[in-house]
Amino acid sequence: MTEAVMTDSAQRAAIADELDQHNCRVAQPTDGPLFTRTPQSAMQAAHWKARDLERLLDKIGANLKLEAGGQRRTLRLANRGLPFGTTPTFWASIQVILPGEIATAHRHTASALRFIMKGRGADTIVDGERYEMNEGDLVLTPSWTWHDHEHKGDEPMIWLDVLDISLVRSMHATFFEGSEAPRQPLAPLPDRSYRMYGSGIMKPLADTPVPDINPLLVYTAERSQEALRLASALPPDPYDDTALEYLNPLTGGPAMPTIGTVLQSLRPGVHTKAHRHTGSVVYYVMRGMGTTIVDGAHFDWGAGDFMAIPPWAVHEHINRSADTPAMLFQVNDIPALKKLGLYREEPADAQI
Ligand code: 1HN
Repeated sequence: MTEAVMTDSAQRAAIADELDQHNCRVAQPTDGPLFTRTPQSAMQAAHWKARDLERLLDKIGANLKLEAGGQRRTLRLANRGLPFGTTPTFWASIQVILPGEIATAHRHTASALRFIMKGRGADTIVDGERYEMNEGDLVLTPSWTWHDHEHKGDEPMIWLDVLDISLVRSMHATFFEGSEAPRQPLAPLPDRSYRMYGSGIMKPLADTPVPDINPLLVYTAERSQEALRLASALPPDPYDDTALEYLNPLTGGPAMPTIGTVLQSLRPGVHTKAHRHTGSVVYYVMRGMGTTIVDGAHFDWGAGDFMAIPPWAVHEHINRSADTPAMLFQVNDIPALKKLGLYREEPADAQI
């Protein structure tokens, strides 16, 4: 990229101090470029292997206590290019909860979701509604909803947590509140949202106003995986093969306003086309084995692995098995970018 040379560098430097006294400045020759022709992300592509994560999760399970005041025991997926978070807008962490433990109630303006990786017997209460959490379920904690978790099973349980913390922080809109009570009181009908909208295809007759947050709090593995199985007969997406987005049943929009969630299947032997977009993505491999190529780096993945893809990085997927489909859960920030008019995508071979 060519930078215009500032012919008045000395004059700019000479007035800098006086301007600074009045909280003003002019561009200086030492400033980095204000605009770049295409996005230049500091985020780095990353790959976490299941084997390493399992060892580290055992370690935090054995060594870190879960105390009152809304604490959680989580292994955060960090990015070397970023000051915090997994991508520029969201944090992905893996939470460990041991039999008998309670992760006490709190709420925050960051929107959160949980995708259950392993174990059974824990439940979560979200604004008074209680949901069991089982492998492959997606459970939402929309912005400012109270939530607490209790593990009543007998094996450690782990799940993926994703929160749009970096986005909320960048807008200086962070609120947090902890509760004195470890668990919330239950509403008279403790699984109301699922009874109203959980089928995904029908809703009660009464015209209720569309709430600010998604009225459906849980998407079970059974229903979402059945939807994916049905979709596998459809023409595949060139970049994601068979992929279905979790929806807000009342608006038809994404399940969360800022975070996109996708359940995806790669047919045996498939090699998708390469593309790039302004969204950042985290993948969790539920089953199968394959390779994802991100800006030339090859990530050979298997069940339990995670990958992170930076904004505008060219990426494509390969299922390396000739006979077994791969299944991935994808989280991205595409809904936030779309709402702000900042979403762009193009095939890798496009001329820009
Ligand atoms: C949080 O509130 C939860 O509520 C999980 O379970 C993970 C990671 C960072 C910040 C807050 C939860 C979190 C978190």
